[in-house]
Amino acid sequence: MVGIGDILPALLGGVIFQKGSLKRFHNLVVNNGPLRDQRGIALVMVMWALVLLAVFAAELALSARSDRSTVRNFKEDRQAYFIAKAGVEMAFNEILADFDFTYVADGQLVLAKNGEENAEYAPRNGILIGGGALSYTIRDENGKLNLNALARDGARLQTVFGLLFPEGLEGVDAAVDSIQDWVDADDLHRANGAESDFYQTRQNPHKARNADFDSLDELRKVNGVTPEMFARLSPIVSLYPGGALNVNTAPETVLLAQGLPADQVAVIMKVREEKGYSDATGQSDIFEITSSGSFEGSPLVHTIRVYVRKTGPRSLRVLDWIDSYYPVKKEEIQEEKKKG
Ligand SMILES: [Ca+2]
Repeated sequence: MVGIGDILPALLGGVIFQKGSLKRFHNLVVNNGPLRDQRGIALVMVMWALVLLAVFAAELALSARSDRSTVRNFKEDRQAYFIAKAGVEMAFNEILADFDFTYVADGQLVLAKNGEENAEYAPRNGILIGGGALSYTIRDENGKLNLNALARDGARLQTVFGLLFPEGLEGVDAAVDSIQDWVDADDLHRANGAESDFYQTRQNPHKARNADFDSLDELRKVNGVTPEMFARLSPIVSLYPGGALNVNTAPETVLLAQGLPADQVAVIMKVREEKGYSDATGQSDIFEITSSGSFEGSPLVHTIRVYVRKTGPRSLRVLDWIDSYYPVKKEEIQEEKKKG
């Protein structure tokens, strides 16, 4: 521990005394020095003591303030969390209700009863509740491509990236090769790919999975997958192998990537635009719920993402519950573009 007796001589110029006691310093000054000097040195000491005290006080005040703001952030995040959770419950209720088929209207998944295609559906945006507001979406996993099957098919990965980036895309080969390397069992990287030896050299070293993706977010760890690629790819892929693809809810990209001829896809999209759906028997059983909540007056937004399977008329099973979900931010995409 460094004492003030060690610091002061250094502060006073460091030449008067060796590292040692203040007493020696005092004796020397009192016994040998003129009174004027004693006063001068005492004044300097007092001023330094005041400076040190001021620094301590400022630091104390700063740390108290940061503690207070940490506590406030935590409290507001907890409030936002429980509001978001209420949104998940609302989505559960919708999914538990009796419905025959699913389709998309105004970008929202509608869980409908046959013969009631144009029935009003529950609002999911800006719902005021418990001193805050929530919004949620329900998406159909049966309208997506299976990620783990796609990850093992280089040609289809190329097709999908081509469809997602009609304007062209740089670095697609690195992403396509690395995604395949990520899931294949071996440690031999493809021409533009990456395996564990590469990931071990990263700032936060990790290994390649060498097996199925465990979560969608894992895609973000794969070499060559930029935030923008992730932002466009993740909404159309699923970890859950469904039954048949639901032609009422599958995005156009998914239908094309499935290998459906372009003219057939055009017909499906046209019918969907006119009627709202293409096939009244398009049933789905796995859903993705994303719910965001915020407390009034707080800028904090908490997002929860949940995957559920409807297992019976009044039952469902949670497949995955992501308590804190962080969507890709626009700034992240811009940042990456600047780097590239
Ligand atoms: Ca591998």
